[in-house]
Amino acid sequence: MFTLPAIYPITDRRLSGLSHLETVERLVAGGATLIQLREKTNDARAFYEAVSAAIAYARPRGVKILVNDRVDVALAAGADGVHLGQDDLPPAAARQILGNDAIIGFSTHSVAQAIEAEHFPVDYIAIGPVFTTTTKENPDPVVGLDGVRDVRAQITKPLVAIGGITSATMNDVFVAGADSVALISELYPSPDAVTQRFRDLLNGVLPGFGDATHRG
Ligand code: TZP
Ligand code: MG
Repeated sequence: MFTLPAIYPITDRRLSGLSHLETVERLVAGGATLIQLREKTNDARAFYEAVSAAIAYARPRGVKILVNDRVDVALAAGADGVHLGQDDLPPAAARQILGNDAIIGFSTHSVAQAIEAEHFPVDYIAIGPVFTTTTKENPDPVVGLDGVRDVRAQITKPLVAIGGITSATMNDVFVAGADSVALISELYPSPDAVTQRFRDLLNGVLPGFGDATHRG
């Protein structure tokens, strides 16, 4: 069984000024239970080592680590799963490589893509960008809260919303139907503030939202 937490943090070394491991340590201290490691440089060796170190820290603490894009790195390091985009390995191929126990998430950017993904062997679907974001290079057009609502109405899998979501907007995103909000820039005001920021965000989640549970 896989539980999607209300707030799903993603690492970003450039924005945070921290290594993946340092970020994971701070997020875990703030209450994170599922963390995605995202690395857009092409250095597989360094990323593999960073993912391995993060898993060694997170797993004994009951925290799951997902790897962005890189099925090879996820498999080699023994991560809990991967998060795939539209141009990464197809989910079915990743499922074949990683097996039934792996958590596989899949990014979509429209209702049509989300409906298509409903039939893929994935544990959750992400929709975004919900709002304008500068974190992602060449982002797709924003889908807005209406996009979240439309996708929620069309799919039954757990739904993650991503892109430009802040403490000020996250509850609107839950009300629109997201089970979880994925955050990047909102988490990294400064290296020393990550733990407290994460705690504050968790404390701000409206009662009754988040923590979607399903059988994967
Ligand atoms: N996919 C769609 S938007 C995005 C990704 C990875 C970046 C989200 O980052 P932020 O800083 O929370 O807008
Ligand atoms: Mg990708």
